Amino acid sequence: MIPANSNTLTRIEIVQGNIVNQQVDAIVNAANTTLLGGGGVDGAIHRAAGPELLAECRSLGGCPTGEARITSGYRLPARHVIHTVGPVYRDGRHREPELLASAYRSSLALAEEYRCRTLAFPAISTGAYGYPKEEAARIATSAVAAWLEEHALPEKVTFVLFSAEDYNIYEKFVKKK
Ligand code: AR6
Repeated sequence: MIPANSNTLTRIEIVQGNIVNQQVDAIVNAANTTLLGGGGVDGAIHRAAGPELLAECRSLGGCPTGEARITSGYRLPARHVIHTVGPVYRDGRHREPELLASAYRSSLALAEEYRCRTLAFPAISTGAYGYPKEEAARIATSAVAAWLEEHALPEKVTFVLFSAEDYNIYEKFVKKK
């Protein structure tokens, strides 16, 4: 459970919806190491942003698992897209928790560097990459809460959950006071 000893909880929001519609400074993409697009949230973001996004991604030369890269948001409401690569889940003993937390922290660090006040995350690694949803939600919410305890930016982080099931899981970890 996230510690409720500061204003951290008021800076975390959960919504059910499509991340491409979020009116925030940056949205995070659950990408792969090529950064050249794919299915799931990655496909949705590229479709909504338009072909200029892929062109900029090509110039980046990929991204290792656990790291992040930033681009413009093009036709999206969001000014930036932060592309991060979560781990493919095998058995939990191949540094998956560490790499997943690192994907969140790397994204937050880029958001801070680019002075983003608002940032939206999908549930990284929990689709095609097979990360168990509860465990991934625990790691996501605690990595974000730990960051917010120590940094002024981003001011607000929204977890955008595609399904009601995912929303309900996150609700357990982001309890209101
Ligand atoms: N808005 C918010 N969440 C979404 C959306 C959306 N529009 N679409 C899907 N989700 P996934 P991964 C949720 O598979 O597991 C891609 O091909 C989805 O329900 O998109 O990190 C990449 O190129 C799930 O909860 O990402 C990589 O190859 C979550 O987003 C690979 O998939 C993540 O599912 C990355 O796999």
